[in-house]
Amino acid sequence: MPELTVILAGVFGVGKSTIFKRVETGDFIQTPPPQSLSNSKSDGGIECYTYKKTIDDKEYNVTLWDTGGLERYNSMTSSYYRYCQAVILVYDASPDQLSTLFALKGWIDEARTASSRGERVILSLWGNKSDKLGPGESVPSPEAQAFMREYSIPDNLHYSVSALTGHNVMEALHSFMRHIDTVVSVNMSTSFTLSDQESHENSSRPQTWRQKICSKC
Ligand SMILES: Nc1nc2c(ncn2[C@@H]2O[C@H](COP(=O)(O)OP(=O)(O)O)[C@@H](O)[C@H]2O)c(=O)[nH]1
Ligand SMILES: [Mg+2]
Repeated sequence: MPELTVILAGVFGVGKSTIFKRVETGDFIQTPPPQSLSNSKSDGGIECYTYKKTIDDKEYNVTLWDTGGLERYNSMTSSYYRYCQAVILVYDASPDQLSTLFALKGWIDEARTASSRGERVILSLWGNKSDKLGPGESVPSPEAQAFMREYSIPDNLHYSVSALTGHNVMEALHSFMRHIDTVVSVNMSTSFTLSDQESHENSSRPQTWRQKICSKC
């Protein structure tokens, strides 16, 4: 399968970096508290990690991107979204954090505008911090269900996860990887043809592109 690029999007504090670290290390890693990032943009930085996994004899290769706190400065550039095929939209599923769900509208607009897949960028919605929910609280909430209808995100692409406990994080990622593969494969084998721009980017993506953006590369 082609290399897939998936970005983590959502407001500061919902747990994007913790999800990223959970995938990268398999553990809960406490991210630096906000005050240690607040003095300088250069303290944070976009990070990427390529995750490889064989599922049902098929090799998957997904590069995950995290904003590293830059989302707080509204300094996300279109190059962050440009090469992504898919977005993990993260919100805090705690009942008093609904604003983090509604804020995702801006990220969806941005991704649909800036991704080379345009409106066809593949979206999934992750309700993080499921460990904070009470036993009677349903996920996705009615609000999340309405949000998904509004943005045409299918029911099976909502995942309830906890980056703190690890609950469902890898299962969600594997499920989403399989879904992306299905969409991309179907598109490539039937009516879908790559736009000139997308075709060019897939075949001759500059090596330096990742290094220019990722603070670790
Ligand atoms: N209870 C709980 N806290 C979490 C979870 N994921 C992240 N956090 C905490 O939420 C805070 C913000 O997480 P972070 O990953 O930095 O959020 P980001 O700004 O979206 O990257 C940190 O204190 C994390 O330890 C989770 O699943 N459950
Ligand atoms: Mg972060």
